[in-house]
Amino acid sequence: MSEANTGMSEATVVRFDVEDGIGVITVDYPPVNALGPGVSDGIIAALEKGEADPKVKAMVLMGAGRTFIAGADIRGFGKPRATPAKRTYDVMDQGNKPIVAAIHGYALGGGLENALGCHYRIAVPSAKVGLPEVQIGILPGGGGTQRLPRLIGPKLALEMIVSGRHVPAAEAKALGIIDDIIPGKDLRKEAIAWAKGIAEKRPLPRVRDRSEKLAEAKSDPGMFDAARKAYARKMRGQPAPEKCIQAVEAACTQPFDEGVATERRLFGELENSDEAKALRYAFFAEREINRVPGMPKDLKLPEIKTIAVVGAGTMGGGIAMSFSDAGLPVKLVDANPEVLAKGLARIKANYETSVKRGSLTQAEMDTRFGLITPIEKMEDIGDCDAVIEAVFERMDVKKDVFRQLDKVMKPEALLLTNTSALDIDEIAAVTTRPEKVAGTHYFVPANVMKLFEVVNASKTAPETLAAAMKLGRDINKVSGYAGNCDGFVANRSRIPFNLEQGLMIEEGALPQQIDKVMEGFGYPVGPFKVNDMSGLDVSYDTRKRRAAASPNYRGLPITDAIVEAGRLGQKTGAGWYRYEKGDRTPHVDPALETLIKATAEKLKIQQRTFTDDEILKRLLFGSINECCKILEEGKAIRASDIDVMWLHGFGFPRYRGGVMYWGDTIGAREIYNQIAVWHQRYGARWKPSELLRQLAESGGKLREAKADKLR
Ligand code: T1G
Repeated sequence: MSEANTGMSEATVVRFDVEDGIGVITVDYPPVNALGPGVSDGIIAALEKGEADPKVKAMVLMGAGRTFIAGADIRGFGKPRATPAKRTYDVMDQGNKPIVAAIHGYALGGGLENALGCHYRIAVPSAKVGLPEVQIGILPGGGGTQRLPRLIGPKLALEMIVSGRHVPAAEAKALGIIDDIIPGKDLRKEAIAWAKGIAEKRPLPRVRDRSEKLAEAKSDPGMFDAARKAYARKMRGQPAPEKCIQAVEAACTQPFDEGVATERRLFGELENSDEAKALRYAFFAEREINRVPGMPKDLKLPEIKTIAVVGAGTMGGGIAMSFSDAGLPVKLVDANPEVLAKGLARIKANYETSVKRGSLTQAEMDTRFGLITPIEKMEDIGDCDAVIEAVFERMDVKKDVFRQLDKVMKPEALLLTNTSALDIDEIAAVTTRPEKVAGTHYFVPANVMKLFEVVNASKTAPETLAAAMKLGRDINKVSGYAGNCDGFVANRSRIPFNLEQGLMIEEGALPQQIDKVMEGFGYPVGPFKVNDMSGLDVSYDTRKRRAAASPNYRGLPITDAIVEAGRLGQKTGAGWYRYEKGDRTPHVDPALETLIKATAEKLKIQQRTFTDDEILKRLLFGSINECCKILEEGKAIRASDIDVMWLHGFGFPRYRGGVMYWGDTIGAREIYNQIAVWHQRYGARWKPSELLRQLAESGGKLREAKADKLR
């Protein structure tokens, strides 16, 4: 029989009741049981109630709804808050009755720290645990850096804390974080039974008392520097990883309470860092991007269970993999049997590489590869709920495919296109179902890049748009709304960056200088090194097409000269850099500089030197101005969406929030003034947008800018 609550009000975020001599503490703070206002106090009140009740032999801590506790309430960071009189973990340590954490869903951050304060931890098979604080620029601030090393040893704790990764229940059990995996058919019932099994067991296994595994640090003192080296590149420019390592070091060198004090000090040094603020912004921006304003409330989304991809080229193959990687069956269509066979072979080789690298098991590869069905005839995919076209980027080719799809696909099927810039209205117009046509634009490589740009054409129905946005999320991508315009949102906002990159070369900057500036800013790889990877011929062809279409198109004559000299990038052993045979390492090439100078001379282009600051601003200010134009035209919903696209489409450094978020560190006014100067010097391409002028005048934040109407 369960007893009444602890006298707390109905609206209580923590319930307590006693069943069969077991006190059950249930956190009920939707959507993810974050440790929001009143939750920790509620847990403490319940612990004290159970401790005082002679009928209670042991206690269970669990979460209501879909998860255990997902951690501290991130919204509370950066705001003044009182230091709590008591902390849940300390009350647990002082108690005399065993407490079992029963985990389903996620136990993350403060959630796992609460579980580590318990004496035992049990979990359902699908549960995941982790200390992801480093991913939002901080570190576990609830004893996690002190308890986890005591439970699994400092070396494994370092890896978990500095990576911030989620650990599945089975692995967590193997590591020693979880004591037992329970079926989870009835979590409460199973947890009560499990707790009864250990109710009389003594001594209580307090994690803080278990220090045997800390000895590992004595036999392997180099583990901390090894961790520093292992994460140096990935976490460059961020203070949190280093402080995580220092906190774990403290666990191995200081008594528990002193270690907790050290952890708290290090946490305080991080909470309001620029990096932590930017990473918190990115976290919430990635959730906000799912919201499309003005959608009808009672929208009935068409279900997409079966999907086909038309075109077995590199893109089509990558798109097919994005479904098979998410465990969804997919039909890959190509009328040309050789192309289809080649496409499948490329997918197989991709998976084999992952197995070789150890990121996939052979069994996982077989399962995923088995989900892809090669199809030669278009009519064999007619029953699919949706089809994504990924054929050659030419309007006539795409129109032909859409005419065929319109004929063979069942009437309710969605017809989606992966075009990266062609007019989707024009494509939709050849079908009898324009309301079921939308863009689903992947970024290369399609099975890796998380950005999934959903393009809303003028006749796209709201349910089509919503279903396409959901489809992206269902394959673990970040769906971002884009209006139909040249380059949509992500690539269009990036055009000024690419243009200034090429123009600065003509004016005298060198690729290695620009790459150094952008890698110092936080990009993993500089833009010219990226160009060499993808090949210079792709953009060369585009420039030639544009020059043919509009005679006064300026183009990039020096870049063209480099391509015409046969320097296409890695694939030809030289591009912006030189490459040794079989080696992808870029080497500065004096021959390139000679070629640039000679071409400039021939074209009578005056060259000069550049400061790093000018290079950074020339590349990013142009894009910020374009982001403002995109918002003015109603082609993007909000600036933070474009920031998320830069994070997931272009590798913009996450700890800088996004291009608009970074712009606010300079300020709209300073950006506007600089652009006005460049407008005078360089002409129309630097004309400041009206929105930027308004923000400069009002002192408004670039990152808070929104479209007043979607068009
Ligand atoms: N705080 C506040 N809101 C949160 C939240 C959190 N920790 N986690 C999620 N939300 C909101 C989210 O914004 C969204 O809101 C909704 O919940 C659903 O989230 C002391 C200091 C748990 C894996 O970093 O990783 O503990 O958009 O869409 O895809 O040492 O949420 O509906 O309004 O992401 O199912 C450490 C962060 C905090 C976990 C679920 N914990 N959350 O994913 O749902 S720091 C984290 C997640 C800390 C201690 C330290 C994921 C999830 P809305 P969602 P999901």
